[in-house]
Amino acid sequence: MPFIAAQPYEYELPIESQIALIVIDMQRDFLEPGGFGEVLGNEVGRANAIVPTVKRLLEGCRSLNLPIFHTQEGHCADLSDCPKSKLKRGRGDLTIGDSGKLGRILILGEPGNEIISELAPIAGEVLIPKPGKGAFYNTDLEVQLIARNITHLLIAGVTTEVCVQTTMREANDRGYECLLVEDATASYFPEFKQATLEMVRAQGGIVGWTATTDQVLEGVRSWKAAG
Ligand code: TIU
Repeated sequence: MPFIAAQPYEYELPIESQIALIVIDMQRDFLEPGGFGEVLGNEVGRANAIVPTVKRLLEGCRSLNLPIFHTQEGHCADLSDCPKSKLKRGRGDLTIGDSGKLGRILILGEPGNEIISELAPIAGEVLIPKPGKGAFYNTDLEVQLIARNITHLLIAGVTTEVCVQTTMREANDRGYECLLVEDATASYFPEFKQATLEMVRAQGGIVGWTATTDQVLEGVRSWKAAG
């Protein structure tokens, strides 16, 4: 059976269902100065550093014809989908909905909310706007996955311990086999990224697996060749 060489052990690839790539929130808000990430007091360069690797993963998965999903964290212009608790958090000079250097902060359709041009979705890929940290909360992601018979999720994006890990845990509880792509995810805090990788694969893979982009692409290539 084809597999991806992974930790804590090999990630077996499915026989009768599909694998998808899901790229979490690679939007200007988190990667460029002036967006939500910086408003929260973070140094965004660390997140930006993974863009070439995410691009390689994305293009590799495209060339192997995997279904591809992108998510985008953002709220309606009237903030009706933003809990007051989220609005109050951060205590910076600006908050969600205020005007910043990239337009209104974390609002769908604003310049800051766009997926960065290097990683922009292309025709046939699914963009899931999401109001929460997890990509299943208040979205149709699960319906879209079921419609495509997808059971295995390769997960990349930012930030590792916030939206990426939340999505991975949501998916895990729904029965998806989840693999976090180690070098295609980033945190503003390197120690949080490392801790997340370790907690995901601890206890025999309590949340799932981790592997590098090279390992993922090699495994998926052999899966395609076998199928
Ligand atoms: N602040 C932080 O680390 N992340 C977020 O607010 N959203 C995502 O992780 N996408």
